[in-house]
Parts: sequence; structure tokens; C-alpha cells
Amino acid sequence: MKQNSNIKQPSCIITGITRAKIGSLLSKYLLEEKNYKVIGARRRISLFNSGRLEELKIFNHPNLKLEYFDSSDPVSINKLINQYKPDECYNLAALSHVKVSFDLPIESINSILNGTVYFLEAIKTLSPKTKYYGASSSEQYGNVQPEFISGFHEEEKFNPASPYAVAKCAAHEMVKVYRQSYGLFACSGILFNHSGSLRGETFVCRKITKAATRIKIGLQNKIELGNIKSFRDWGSAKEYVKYMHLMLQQKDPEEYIIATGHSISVEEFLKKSFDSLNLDYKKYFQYNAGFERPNEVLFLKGDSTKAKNHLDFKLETTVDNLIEEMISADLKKAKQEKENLK
Ligand code: F7E
Repeated sequence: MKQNSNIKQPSCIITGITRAKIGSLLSKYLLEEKNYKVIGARRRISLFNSGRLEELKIFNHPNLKLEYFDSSDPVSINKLINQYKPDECYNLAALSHVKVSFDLPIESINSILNGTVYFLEAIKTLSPKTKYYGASSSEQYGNVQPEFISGFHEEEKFNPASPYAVAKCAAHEMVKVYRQSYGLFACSGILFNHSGSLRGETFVCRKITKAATRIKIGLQNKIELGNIKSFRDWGSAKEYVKYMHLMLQQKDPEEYIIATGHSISVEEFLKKSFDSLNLDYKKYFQYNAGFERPNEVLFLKGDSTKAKNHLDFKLETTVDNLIEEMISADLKKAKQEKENLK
């Protein structure tokens, strides 16, 4: 996008830019379609982890600056906010795997809740004009009565069923407290499951599309999963980032649900993925109790009426399109993997 020299270039910090797929997709959107200067904050690890940024062809973008930080280190967060005083801050870094959160409850609190407080405190004291986006999750709704089959909306009571969801609920409330107490422009997007070809391989949808394509070309002979009876509302992460940004462009900060309003079971996702490759999933699926959680959320479906009314929320990608995109990308990767074995 061409820049008008009279207009100040907007800036933002995005945490989790390398590890959270939504962070890399949001960066691409803001860099290429909104002409932002993006400060990508990432955690220091000993491996190269710029793969997603390279795949999206933004790693060397002149308006992208990468910095190190850690959600559990307020010094690093204060430094970032003080140095850049960005227009916006999208805090997407934290533990994101629900099952893992049962093994790491303290890490869940540290990365999700404490990280949120450190950012809000830093913004309050060092850059109060910075607008803050908090990454809330459909997991916060937990298990409910069948009447919620019609879909959750923003006013529904939370009923968290995992350490991950408890930490997310607390962070969600903390964002509201800072907004109401100190007048910060701070809000949370309540995103339902969002996916695409960059999805981490330990989440069920990507695990399925990867396995289906590898089975198709003979690199794998089965897929082991836990509970395939639960339902999720899967949308396209690529589409959702536009609405994350729009939430911070509203007159007032408010919470919004971003979801497709359509929910299918893990089993249906499995069947659709295998069907698309002319494979019968029943021949390859094996139940493995090791992938079950101590407590499962059985049904999630979102009602995005508020986003439709305020953010002009419209989706183009159905779950079938999403599966098609993921299968096509994973098939390419599987073929390359087979080629490399020769
Ligand atoms: O599980 C079942 C599992 O781990 C989906 C995160 O991004 O979305 C995500 O959370 C369902 C669950 O995602 C396996 O028990 C069966 O019922 O892909 P998932 P999630 O827990 O819905 C929300 C919105 C977030 O906020 C989270 O950060 O699939 N399932 N077998 C399995 N799940 C996994 N991971 N692996 C299995 O083998």
C-alpha cells in the first residue's frame, strides 16, 4: 500500500508473532494492507523460529522489527512499551494448548494472566494512549446446557473447564478492570477456533489434515486421536485478523465474539478431510486415550451478531473451504517430504 507522507504511519506491537499463527497472519495483514510499522515481540528460544514469517514472505519486510520479550518478564515488557509507545498492542503470546495447560497450570497463569497484567500496567504508566487487544477464547464458555446449541454471545456467563480457560477468564476480566478503572482503550476479542495451513501440528484440525495427506502418499498408516465426539466452530484465522484490528478502530473498546456460527464434530472434520482424498477414515483412525483431557469441553459454537452489527463482520470461508485449503497445503508438504526421502 502506498503511504501518504502527511499521515503518521500507525504502529503496533504484536506478541507471539512467531509462535502463534494468528500473530504472523495479523502482522502480514497490518504490514501489507494497512501500512503499519509492526514490532514483533517473540520469546528467545535456541532454535530458529521464523518459519511462519518466511512462509508468509514478511520476514524481511522493511516495516517489521523483531524484538525479544517474555510474558513472564515485566522488565522486558516495560522496555518494549516505553521504547515504542505504539498506537496498538496485540497481546497474543501465551500457552495456547488446552490439554497441555492441565500439565502446566502455573505456566498457564504466568503466561496468560500475568502477561496480561504486565502489559496493562506498562500501558497505564508508560503509554496510556496505546490501545490494547486481549486474546480471549471460546474455551472460556466451557460446558453448558443444550439450550446453548444456538451459540454463545458476549453476555453469556463463563464456565471454564481447564487451567487454560481459567487463566483466560481472569485475563479477560482484568482487561475490563483496567478499562473501567483507568480509562484505557482495552478490549478482548473472543475468538472461536481459528485455523488454516499455518496451524500448529498439535491441534486436532492440523493433526488430521497432515495425517490424511501423509497417509494418502504412504508416509503414515494411521492417525491416533482422543475424543472425536466434541464439536468446535472452526473458522479461518486469515479472515479473523481483520476483525481483531477493527475492534481497536471502534469509538469505544468492547468485547466481540468472532465465530462462524457453525459447529461440527472432530469426527466430521476427520471424515471430511479423509473423504477429500478418497480415503475412508475408519480404516486409519485409532482411539488413543492418551490424547483425552481430564475435562473436555463438548460443544462450542459462537454467535457473532454483535460483530455483524458493529464491525460489518462477514465471512467467506466455510469449514469445507478451510479443510480444502489445509489439505492442499499439507499435500504439497507431504509430497516434498517424500521427495526428500529419495
Ligand atoms: O482440540 C479433541 C480435543 O486442541 C479440539 C486452541 O487454539 O481453540 C483451541 O483449543 C478438540 C478437543 O483445540 C485430539 O479433545 C481429539 O475436543 O485442536 P484442539 P481446542 O482445545 O478447541 C481455542 C479457541 C483456543 O483458544 C485454544 O488456544 O479435539 N481431540 N483428539 C484432540 N485434540 C488434540 N489437540 N489432539 C488430539 O489428538
